[in-house]
This record gives sequence, structure tokens and C-alpha cells, in this order.
Amino acid sequence: MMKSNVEELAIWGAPPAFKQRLHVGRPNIGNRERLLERIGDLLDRRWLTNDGPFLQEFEKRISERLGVKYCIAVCNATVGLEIAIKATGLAGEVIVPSFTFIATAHALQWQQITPVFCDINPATHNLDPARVEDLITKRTTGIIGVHLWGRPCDVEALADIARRHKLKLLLDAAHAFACSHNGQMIGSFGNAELFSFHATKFLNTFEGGAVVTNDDELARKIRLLRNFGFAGYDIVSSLGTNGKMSEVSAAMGLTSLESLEKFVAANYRNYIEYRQQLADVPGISLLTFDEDEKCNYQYVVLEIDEHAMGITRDQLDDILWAENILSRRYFYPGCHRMEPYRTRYPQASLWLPETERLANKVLCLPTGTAMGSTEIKGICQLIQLIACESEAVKERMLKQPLRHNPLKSYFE
Ligand code: T4K
Repeated sequence: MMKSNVEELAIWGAPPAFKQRLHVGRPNIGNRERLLERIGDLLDRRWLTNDGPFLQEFEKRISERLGVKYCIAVCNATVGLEIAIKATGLAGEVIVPSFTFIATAHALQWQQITPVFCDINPATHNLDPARVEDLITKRTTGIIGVHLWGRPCDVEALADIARRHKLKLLLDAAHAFACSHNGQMIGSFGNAELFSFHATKFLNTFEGGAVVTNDDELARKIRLLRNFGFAGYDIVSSLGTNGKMSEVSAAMGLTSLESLEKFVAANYRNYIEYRQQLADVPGISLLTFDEDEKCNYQYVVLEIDEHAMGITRDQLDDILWAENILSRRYFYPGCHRMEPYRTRYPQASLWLPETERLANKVLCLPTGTAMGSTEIKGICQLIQLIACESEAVKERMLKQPLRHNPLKSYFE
């Protein structure tokens, strides 16, 4: 439903612009017939997990695509990261951004390793290498960079710091499958990189992830750690966990890979549509991607300048939710403001000024194959209307308590 007047906004009680809820992270589904055929095969084979044929094929396809020696598929990226951390021998303190999904920090803390939060470069949203060096202590054993939104972090500068200080470098590439840096596919930087294939990622295996590396010894360790430390029947040669990816997930992964180009094309088409429609909206800037590199365009990321737009990011978020546009404030409020870190490091915000600023500005909008041009135009028209009439919207928001429930739920 088109709205041309702020009085028609759903936040004051009018019907929402969209009947169906529009989600960030709606899963992309490849060819159903092919998936069901594969599920039939694995049921016929009665081989459901533990290094099955689909898993092996999936790992081979990924390492070929990325030009990396080893791919070890895992049950999810968080466990994959925990395994990679263990395999590289990280301990003591590890430097990480706070502006990331909580799993990056938790994977360390889970193993009693202290995540030391480092500020980001506001232009890239990624770790600021100039700040990393200041945080190195005698206890530091490594750095985990994150390629946020699929945009590569400064791997050269981080690798240089790691080499000079004899630190390990892991890269959380949860967002960056099928993206490149200087023409080289993300996957072969640092000691190891880690992808997520969670349902909300543009390429999914329901739940899943993969650790990739060119290091023979590290790959061997990661495989052992993924499977309880089993080196053969009845032989356990190290500590380990259960990080295996099941055959049904690998079947989904293989099917998703066959549609990868289609998924990226849909994301790119959506990104261009948003870029055109939001180009002249005051206070809104859309995060851009390097068109000379490969990119999956899976996140549509806005930065809201509340002074230029006239309303805050959170007010815009509330208005959009009322219209059934379930925008997301990734990665608000920053890991350092979440438990257990918030209690442990109550002063952290003092050395994370850019993280603090950005966490209050970013808003992600829906994209993926579930979104079409009509929906995107509708979302952008609403944002344009709100920006043009921001004075009236702000005034009304002050006078009238919000109808919208702040404890937002996807399934209301
Ligand atoms: N490192 C980084 C940098 C990450 O971003 C992540 C995960 C990880 C590590 C760890 O990866 P995994 O261990 O998950 O493999 C989502 C995802 O759950 C999470 O995987 C992702 N990052 C993060 C950025 O986003 P939330 O908190 O947004 O909630 P979720 O997954 O419940 O729902 C997101 C949206 O997707 C909602 O609008 C609902 C919709 N949705 C979700 C699912 C699961 C659907 O429409 N269908 C679905 O099946 O975390």
C-alpha cells in the first residue's frame, strides 16, 4: 500500500504498508527438485552424517571455487571458529572488533580466552589496524579480523602486524563467501578463514559453516577437532568436539552452490534499486561495495545521520517495523555492551568511540531472492516520505507514545 502522508503511517494505527512481513535474512532456496532428489539419495544410502559423500563433494567444490587447499565443513560457523581458535593454539588475549556478531567474541570467551575489543575504521566498518598494535600485550596470541558485510578487512596490514609480533591471524569471513580482495577470493588469507552458511546467509546449508586454510598441519588438526579427536576407529589422538556437518546440510549446500550466481544477481539487483531510490534522501547513506571485486551483496546497510535526516535510527527502525519491514540494527550495541563483556569491561566504550558511533547509526534492510523491485520501491518511498516530513514525524512521536512493542518478535 502506497503512503503519501505521514498521518497514514502504521505507527499511529493505520494499516501497514505490507501485509506480509519483510525480513532481513530471508533464506534463499535453490532448486527444490534437486534438493529433494539429493535427500532421497542420502536416505537410500542410509548415510546421514560423518564425512558422507555429499559432505566430501561440498568441501571439494568450495576449495576449488576459492582456490584454497583445504575446506573443512562444520555444523555452524560459531563451532567452526571455536575449532579454528583451538587448532591455531590461541590463548590469553586475542584482539577482535566489537562491531561484529557476538559469536566472534563468544568463540574466544567460551575457551577462557579474553577478547580484547579494538575500534574500527568508520569508513570500512572493519578493524582499524592502526589501533590494533596499541592493544598488544605479553598475553596477546592472535588477531581475529572480520570481513564485515563481505567487505574485506585490511588483511595486509593485519598480516604485517601478526608477523612482526609473532601472532596468529584468523579471519571471520562469515559474511564473505564468494567475495574477493585484490582479485583473490577470500578464503586464503591469514592462518585460516571461516564462513557461515546459516539460513540467513545468501548461501545456506540450513545451519553450517566451513573453515578453509592452506596450512597442511592446521587442516589436519581441524579435522581431528571436528570429530572428537578420532584419528581412526577406537583411536582418539587429541581433545575434540562434535563439529560435523550432516549430509542433509551438505545436500542443501551443493544445491545452493548451483544457484549461487542467481542469488548474487538478485542481491545485486536489489542493491542497485536501493541505491537509486535512496540516492537523494537527506541523512541516509548506503554502504557501497567495490564493483571491481567479486561480492555477494547480501547486506543492504544504511548509515543514518540523525541530524541530517531529522529523526534517529531507532525511530526509523520503529516506524519501519510497524509497516512490516523488519529492519535490523546489526551489530548494535557492540559486543562490549553485551554480557559477559559489559560487566567485565565497563569502561570499554572509552576506547571504542567509532564503534559506539556506528552502532547507533546502522540499519540493515531486507534483500535476497524473497525481495522484488515492488517491495524495494515501497520501502524506499516510505523512507523518502519520513525524511521529507521528519519534523512532523518527530513532533508526533514526542506527543504520542509508541504503539509498537519495543520487544520486537518475528512471530507476533
Ligand atoms: N561471525 C559473524 C560475523 C556472524 O555474522 C555470524 C552470524 C557468525 C560469526 C556465526 O555464524 P553461525 O554460527 O550462525 O553460522 C543472524 C544469524 O542467526 C547469524 O547467523 C548471523 N551471523 C547474524 C548476522 O544474523 P539474528 O540475530 O539476526 O537472528 P535470526 O537468525 O533469528 O534471524 C534473522 C532474520 O532472518 C529474521 O528477520 C528472521 C529471518 N529468518 C531467520 C531464519 C533462521 C527467516 O526468515 N528464516 C529462517 O529460517 O542472527
